[in-house]
Amino acid sequence: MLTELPLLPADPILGLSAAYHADTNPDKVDLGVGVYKTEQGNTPILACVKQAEAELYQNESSKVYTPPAGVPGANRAAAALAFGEQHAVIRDQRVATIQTPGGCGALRAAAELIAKAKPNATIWVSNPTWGNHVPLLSSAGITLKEYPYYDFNRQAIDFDAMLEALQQAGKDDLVLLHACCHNPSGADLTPNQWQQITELAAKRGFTPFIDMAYQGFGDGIVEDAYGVRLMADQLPELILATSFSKNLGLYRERTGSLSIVAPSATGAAASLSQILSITRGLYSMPPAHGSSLVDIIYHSESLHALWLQELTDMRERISGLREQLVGALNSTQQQMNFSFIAQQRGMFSFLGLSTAQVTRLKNEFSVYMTDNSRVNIAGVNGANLDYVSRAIGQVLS
Ligand code: PLP
Ligand code: TYF
Repeated sequence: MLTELPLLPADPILGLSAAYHADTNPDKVDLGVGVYKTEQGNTPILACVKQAEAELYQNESSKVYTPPAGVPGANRAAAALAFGEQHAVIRDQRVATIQTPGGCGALRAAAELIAKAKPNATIWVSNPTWGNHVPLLSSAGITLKEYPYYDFNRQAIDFDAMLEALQQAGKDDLVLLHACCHNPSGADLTPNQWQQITELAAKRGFTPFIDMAYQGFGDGIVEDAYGVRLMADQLPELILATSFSKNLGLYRERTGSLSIVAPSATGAAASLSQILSITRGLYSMPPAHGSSLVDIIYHSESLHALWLQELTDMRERISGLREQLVGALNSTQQQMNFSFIAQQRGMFSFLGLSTAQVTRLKNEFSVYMTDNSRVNIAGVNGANLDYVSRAIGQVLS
């Protein structure tokens, strides 16, 4: 029976890594999958994580199941990071948070919750959005629609077009927003634009569904949660998926969270019971290693401070690379002005190249990026900056 299933293509982002690893060119450069890299091109375990792991190794006395919602201290930490310790939704118990296997697990479980609450709901996603949003959200059977977001000609958000499209979103709809560091464009909403979307949500009655996978990678923990906190201040409900893959470097530990903000504490308790019934049908309870580390780091004064410092170092390295890349690209060619890269935030930007140019970069120069010319800025370093810039200059000439 199963042998009749056809062969499917690999994940377009993860598939690139395999091609990169198979390439024997010593000058090869990987600007594909979004993982943070140091100047040496490595993705080391954060020092705060190593120390928390040592503590966990000493103190963990059992591997017995966690409660279905995961490690309670990690859930408190995830909600406090997203909304702020003192936020009214936490104080009034209007938020239910569970730990999930990565941000992906949160998106998938949320999609099931939405399908259960409103089988005819539409989720509006930005054009473009992260490729995985489509399988994660549509596999629960929900209809997806796109709203215009990134204007490739202006290399910025087309906010008027976004707002106009979202006038059509109604009370049974959800609008998926990237809290910060938009994947794949790096173009984020301004505080004023967040306010306008919030007002539109209040007027039209749609529910914001926010994906925050890069908190701390844009401008800082608090700054990057601006939209989340504003919407939680002003709207009766929202859904939030978060991830510790990037900001704690816990990628393979599959550590994320799902929060449901409801109009009342009773509503939040009902949402929690529903979401736990859904996750019981998916995986029963989440893995505990990553979230135990979140719990330890968040609640230890010294490890928390160390984490924030390491996160600042990662963020500042990326901002510095953005500036350097603009300088190198603008001096190696005249066809395009790449200054927009320095205005954008987080791991990704679009170079604005054609698929044919991306293919040439891969085949002739062993410089790897996704077909839409999204680059992982953290893949650039002092040793490859000139090579990458010259290769891009060549395919543009
Ligand atoms: N959302 C976005 C936009 C992402 O880029 C990612 C991946 O890094 C995720 C969610 C989920 O990541 P993970 O499941 O690894 O936590
Ligand atoms: O967009 C990226 O590169 C990251 C990492 O199936 C990623 O979000 C890529 C593909 C995938 C899961 C994570």
